[in-house]
Amino acid sequence: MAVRVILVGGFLGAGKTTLLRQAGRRLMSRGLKVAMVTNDQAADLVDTETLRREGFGVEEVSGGCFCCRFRDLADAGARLFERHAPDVLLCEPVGSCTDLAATVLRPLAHFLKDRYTIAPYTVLVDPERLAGLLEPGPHHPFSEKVRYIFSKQLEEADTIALNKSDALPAPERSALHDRLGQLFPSAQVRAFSALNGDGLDAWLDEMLSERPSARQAIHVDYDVYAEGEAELGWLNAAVRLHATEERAWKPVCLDLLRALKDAFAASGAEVAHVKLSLTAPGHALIGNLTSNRGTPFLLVQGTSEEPSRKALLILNARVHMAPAELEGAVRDVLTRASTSGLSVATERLECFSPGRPVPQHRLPLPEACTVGAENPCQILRDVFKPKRGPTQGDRP
Ligand SMILES: Nc1nc2c(ncn2[C@@H]2O[C@H](COP(=O)(O)OP(=O)(O)OP(=O)(O)O)[C@@H](O)[C@H]2O)c(=O)[nH]1
Ligand SMILES: [Mg+2]
Repeated sequence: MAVRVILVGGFLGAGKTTLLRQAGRRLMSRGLKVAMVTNDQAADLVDTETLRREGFGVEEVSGGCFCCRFRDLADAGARLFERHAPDVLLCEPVGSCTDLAATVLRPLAHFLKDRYTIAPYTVLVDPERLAGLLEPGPHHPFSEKVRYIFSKQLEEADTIALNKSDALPAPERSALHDRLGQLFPSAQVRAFSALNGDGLDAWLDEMLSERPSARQAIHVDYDVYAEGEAELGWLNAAVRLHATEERAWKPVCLDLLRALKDAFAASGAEVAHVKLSLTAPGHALIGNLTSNRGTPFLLVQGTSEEPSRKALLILNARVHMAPAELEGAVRDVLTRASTSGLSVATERLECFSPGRPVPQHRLPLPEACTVGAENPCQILRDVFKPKRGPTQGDRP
């Protein structure tokens, strides 16, 4: 029987990995076998560790996004097929990628049609991020080119999911839901919480059903897309922590996230997503920071939080900042975290800006775009454009 592919897109920090964890558990409790593919521009990806520790079969495509590494994605799927014979394959693309319907989903459906059936393409959106971007005015934390990527991601969705609805008062949730419906009339808009699971069963029913795609062809300007991605600094590091005495690691993770947040705020650079994974005996800690205004979030995986002397830290930072500055800021924070009782040794560190996306395949939909009275593409351009003069986010 063909494997159902559920691709979950959306901007950095929107909640894709959280959704994969919850959806994986729920699908298994429905008696379905699940496997997953994660994706990053470089190795040492927190998401892969997080999902493997939950017991899922996970393959990672690294060194480029799914569209540029389509053959690696196909190979990863084949390995998972051999090992786990999954009914459902949950895939998480890089959060700065767009045009995935044409470069990933349609090629999968075309070249591997005997193996896969494709679920409606879901794009997650973080309400705080969306509200900030919809606000007119010059104070957008991200440049126009980064906002272009954000808007293109939503434009190509079959289903837009307003995630983190647990953190939203009902009137705000319904206002943002309605606004998304107006801007993207051909998408199914729903609100759910990937964290506490509210609304996920209905979404999974939709993913397993045969709703035909109402997706329209979208035009993506690859120059703007590439320049937008290149404005994001990308850092993956592996760090060994060694304490002179046994200690609990939660305070270390929280202090690190707070110090990073302060360093980025001091440079006026917006955090897209900073995440870490700390592995110590009996447990692991996953930490996240999804904006300069957010509070660091910490999740414990495992059975016992034994104090210990050694731990391994994986750090992934995606920040609106040049790579050299990002590397300097992170190294500085790590150096300052080293104290007389704790040594912090960086084992590997890669820092760069994502290169230009060059898809291995691009199979666009036919240009039979019939939209409602409003043209969502035009509205988006207006909405996501700054209304007045240059802003801090609008770098040349
Ligand atoms: N309150 C709340 N927080 C959520 C929800 N879903 C995700 N989060 C939090 O949002 C942060 C980012 O979640 P991830 O799942 O790592 O986001 P992502 O989209 O995978 O991020 P990237 O892989 O960097 O693109 C974490 O702190 C999550 O706990 C939700 O439904 N409600
Ligand atoms: Mg993720």
